[in-house]
Amino acid sequence: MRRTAETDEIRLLGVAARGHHGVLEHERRDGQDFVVDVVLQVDLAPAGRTDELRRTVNYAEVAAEVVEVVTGPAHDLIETVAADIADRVLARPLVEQVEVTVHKPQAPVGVPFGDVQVAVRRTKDVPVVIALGANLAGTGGTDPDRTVRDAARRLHRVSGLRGVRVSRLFVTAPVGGEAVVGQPDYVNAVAVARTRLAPGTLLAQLHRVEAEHGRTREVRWGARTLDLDLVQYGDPLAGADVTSTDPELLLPHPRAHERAFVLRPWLDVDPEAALRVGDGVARVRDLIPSTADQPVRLLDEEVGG
Ligand code: PH2
Ligand code: MG
Ligand code: MG
Repeated sequence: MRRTAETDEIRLLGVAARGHHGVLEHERRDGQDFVVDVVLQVDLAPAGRTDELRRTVNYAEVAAEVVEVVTGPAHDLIETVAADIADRVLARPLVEQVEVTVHKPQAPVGVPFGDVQVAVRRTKDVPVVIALGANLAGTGGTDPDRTVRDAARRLHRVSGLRGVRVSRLFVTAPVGGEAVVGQPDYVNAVAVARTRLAPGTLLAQLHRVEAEHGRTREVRWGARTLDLDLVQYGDPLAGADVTSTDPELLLPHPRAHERAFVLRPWLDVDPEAALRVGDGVARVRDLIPSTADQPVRLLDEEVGG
């Protein structure tokens, strides 16, 4: 079944708390009731499959956060209250989009009224880095460079990815010691993009594209028709990248910083690229010199020049 994260939602409705938000003096002094609805877009397939709380968003935590904002420092506007809540909820790793509605049923409107609400919607938009590689003919004998080009084009159609930009193609010697002896050269590229998808959801989409190109999940380090790796999720220069030690999803990619087949195409598509390395952050251009022993050339580079 095709997963449609766009339609998976957690709806937390009618969270009620007393707050002092408002422009009028008596609102600030006496306070009044506020009611908040939060609708979260979250890919619920992993939780549905595993029955594990850590794979979804705990709505009790969201509710506590709502109450904290409502009962916290007073704002003039419920727009500010709604935006505050939305920003905080969106910072949770699995939340793709959030819609927050703040009701103020006792607002000083001056005439009889039923309810007044403001609703804000915020969508996650995180920079990501994806490495592409291939060194075997694909289904139907497709050359690796064709496969990488096709896969790069396919990334533009992954729902939840936007602004995809792809490097030129590079031919690289297989890296990985014993395990890759005798393997053909790779064609590698790097794509940068922005996403609202959670890291695991994006990875699942990448696996799907791999499968479309005849990739089977075979032995580690094996030659492959197509490999799509999530190298980085979020901006390490802003301290906003996600790190993960989950063996299914290591972030940042643990060897990217020492692999010319990742760094060279990455620099090609983003001259300012930066990567988390341990506790620090390094510019990709500064990491490249130490990979000088790894043969890498542009696919279309003139020979002999
Ligand atoms: N991928 C590997 C192992 N070694 N070597 C090169 N040159 N390019 C790759 O993409 C590559 C590799 C594991 O994914
Ligand atoms: Mg790989
Ligand atoms: Mg891989």
